[in-house]
Amino acid sequence: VKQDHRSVDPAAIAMLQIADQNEIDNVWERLEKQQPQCGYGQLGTCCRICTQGPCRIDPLGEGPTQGVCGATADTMVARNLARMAAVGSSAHSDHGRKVALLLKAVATGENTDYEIVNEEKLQGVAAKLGIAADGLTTLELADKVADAALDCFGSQTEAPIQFAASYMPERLQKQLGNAEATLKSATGARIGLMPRGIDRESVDILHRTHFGCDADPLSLVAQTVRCSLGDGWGGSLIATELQDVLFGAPQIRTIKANLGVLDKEMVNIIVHGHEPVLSEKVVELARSAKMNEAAKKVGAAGINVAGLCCTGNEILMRQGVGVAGNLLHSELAIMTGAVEALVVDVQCIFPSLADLSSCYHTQFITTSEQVNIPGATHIQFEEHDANQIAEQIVQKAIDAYPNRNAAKVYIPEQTAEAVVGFTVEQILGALGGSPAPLVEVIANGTIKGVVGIVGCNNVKVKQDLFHQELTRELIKRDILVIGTGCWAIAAAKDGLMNLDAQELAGSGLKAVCQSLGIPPVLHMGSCVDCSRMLVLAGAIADHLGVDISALPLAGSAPEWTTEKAVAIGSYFVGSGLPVHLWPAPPILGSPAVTGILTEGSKDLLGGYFFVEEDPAATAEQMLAIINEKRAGLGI
Ligand code: BF8
Repeated sequence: VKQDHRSVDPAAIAMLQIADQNEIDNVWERLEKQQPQCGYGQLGTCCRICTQGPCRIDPLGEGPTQGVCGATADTMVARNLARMAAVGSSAHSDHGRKVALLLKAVATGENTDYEIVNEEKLQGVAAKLGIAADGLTTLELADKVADAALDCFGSQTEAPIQFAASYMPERLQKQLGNAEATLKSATGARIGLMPRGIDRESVDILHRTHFGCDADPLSLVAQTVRCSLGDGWGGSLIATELQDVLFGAPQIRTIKANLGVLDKEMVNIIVHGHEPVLSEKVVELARSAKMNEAAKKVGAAGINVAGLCCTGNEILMRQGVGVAGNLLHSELAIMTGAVEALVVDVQCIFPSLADLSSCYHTQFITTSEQVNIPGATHIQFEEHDANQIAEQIVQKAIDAYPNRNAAKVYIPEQTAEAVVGFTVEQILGALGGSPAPLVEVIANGTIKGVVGIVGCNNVKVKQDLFHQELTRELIKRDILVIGTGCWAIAAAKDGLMNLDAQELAGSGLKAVCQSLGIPPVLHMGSCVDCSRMLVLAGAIADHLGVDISALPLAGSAPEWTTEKAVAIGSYFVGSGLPVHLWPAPPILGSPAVTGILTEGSKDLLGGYFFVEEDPAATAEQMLAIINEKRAGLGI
């Protein structure tokens, strides 16, 4: 079988052919075995919240219209969606918490394996939070910033968390306040939207979706947005900002993307997951003379680290490490037979990787207390002992090298070069320190608008097809594309982040990119770095003195998979952005929830969701949205 129905990436197709010939189980095969998938689940109209159920409601009106407790399809769908956002926000934000705890440990001298790499960023974050730096040493200032961040997680007051209050444009805070007033007059209930303690907002969802609590789709959706705003302007933002402090701000640089970054002659270590706290150390150790000597002793030419998914994005932006692929490449990478160790931290790790690794010499190493996978080797990562543990991990990879079976090795040669590392600071820096030049080219129509694309691969969508086609269709229409996560890797693999891609852009966008020496498609980092896009949107809105919702901006998650993507989409919508989704979220079984998210939120928040299956049609719809916003601004 040719396999080109499963991915548009030639490297993936080559590996899938090998999987097919050798009957190696993989995520595409498992999807087929799951067919037909549950229609109730797809529409969101099943409920397993209490033991009087499980209940389900046929959206076509055949059978009961309520669960045993009386919950309607609207209640079920809204509760299920809220729970997705709570889980997604918790995952992102727990990542942010760990970075804040590490900053605290460094500041107090408890951890000496890490240091403050970026004092300028530390001062910038402190200034933003209104923390006076005068007379404080770097470590004292770091301590105060860490405390401010940690307080955002555990705050028990009704006040908005400090990061949100400090980073969100004032107009957005006002808009959310107005929306709260509208909700109050519509329902009589106090329904908040500005995020309080980050942990509290997730717990609030767990509480209100418990048996016998909130049944109103409107307040359930409102809490979904509030919790997600606590992620975007809280947990994820904290992760991004404090990682820049601890590991350095990403710089614009050229990297390589796709399975061809693996090196046949070297000990290959893949790091996969999300938190750079571990992978930064693995990269450091793998570059050390000592470990490279050890690798040479077992016959390898040296040590090669490559990334997958968002951990891959973190180290490619900061360390220039090549990225082996996005979510659907994780199994394929092992199938190259050339990976000595796959080292994972948290999130987006298929449990199937354990079985698959056991067919090769690959050491599958879990490191987080939150990710234990039967069949993996667990080496618990402890931040205070990071150097020693990273060395142990790298040594394990070196030890595996002599067990490599040359007959099983096939590394597809594909790689593409990508220019990456576009933080808000880098973008504004390239523009001379202010959004003014960007605003000017948007105002005069040279660039029509900006679209942020985020999210995953989803095995139900041909891998990378939507990411790549949508991106191409947008830049062709003079729309600058920025984004994060597995989308960014898909775009990098496709050469869309190469300077040559300027040729694929419309004449206006092309001219701007040529004059700035940048690609028309900008890599802004990992999924927690979606916060960078929020901050950029806020900076542009503030510069113009308008709401984010008035700007010619839109978002998309075209191959989304995870609950984290629900949180991202919801905080984009809560911040005033129209957001495209494909596949459709599990809400279509509820006319009320679908109506709130696609129409009602437009008036309330400025942002809303829309669903579209075709990349070119999506681009057309985005252009129409952008033109509508442009007309609203009179440009
Ligand atoms: O946080 S894009 S599959 S790797 S969830 Fe996961 Fe989705 Fe990839 Fe990163 Ni984001």
